[in-house]
Amino acid sequence: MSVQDIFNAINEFRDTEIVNLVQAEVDAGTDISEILDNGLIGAMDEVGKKFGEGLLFVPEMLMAAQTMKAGLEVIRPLLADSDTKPRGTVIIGTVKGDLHDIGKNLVAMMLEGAGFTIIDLGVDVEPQAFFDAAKENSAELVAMSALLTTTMPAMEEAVKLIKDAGLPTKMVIGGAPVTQAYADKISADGYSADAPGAVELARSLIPGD
Ligand code: B1M
Repeated sequence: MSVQDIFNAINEFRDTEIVNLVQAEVDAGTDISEILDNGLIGAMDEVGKKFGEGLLFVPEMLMAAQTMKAGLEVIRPLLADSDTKPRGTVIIGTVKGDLHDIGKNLVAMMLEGAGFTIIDLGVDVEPQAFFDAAKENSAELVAMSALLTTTMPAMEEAVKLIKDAGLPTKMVIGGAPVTQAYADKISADGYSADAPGAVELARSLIPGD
């Protein structure tokens, strides 16, 4: 068994086998980042490539996503830091019009593992809902995810709502089409390319000690 088997299982939508394959790698002591980067996430990149080339269609992307999610659940408990201290509250969600939630879920899991309290608003989240949740929960951070270029403007709307109201909540963004330049353009407080980076970013914006 190898990380390549995890990669292959996702590309072949073998959602009943994935749990055992990921568990076997965990039991073998394979690094979690190796399982994630070259197995689970790497496989989704391959699925996206095939979709872009017209070799796969939406139902297959969905089956791959279900398989990936089942694999991700196996490593969820392992994402907790050993020296976790309670930190601030993070509101997280995928922006309005966008149904992609795997990256958002991974970011949420890693932030939770790092000691943040997570309020996950799910997918297709209106800018006003980010604002309301930030205000009601006195959240330190709002983290928004977008996977479609067409849904990125919803991030700008949410940032504007929160900044204009003078809430102290910091706003951070991410997702495949998002860049640091875009974060600067919409006056977000930060951007990260991946989930471990989102944890570093949250720690830098909300120092816990
Ligand atoms: Co969609 N899809 N999809 N899709 N899909 C992409 C994103 C696409 C790039 C595929 C392609 O064309 N090659 C393309 C977008 C093109 C664009 O706009 N740039 C695309 C398209 C076009 C579409 C539809 C429009 C297809 C259609 O209907 N014709 C449609 C849109 C639906 C909608 O949202 N309204 C659609 C639908 C779907 C499914 C529902 C079938 C499914 C999603 C299922 C689900 O999420 N539950 C799906 C999938 C699976 C993908 C791909 C293949 C994989 C996405 C994924 O989960 N990656 C994707 C291709 C790709 O990304 N290579 C694709 C793994 C995940 C771990 O990575 O989410 O990038 P990612 O998260 C990363 C980082 O981005 C970062 O951390 C994570 C890694 O550590 N990150 C953050 C994410 N959020 C963050 C927030 C932060 C910080 C970091 O906050 C601070």
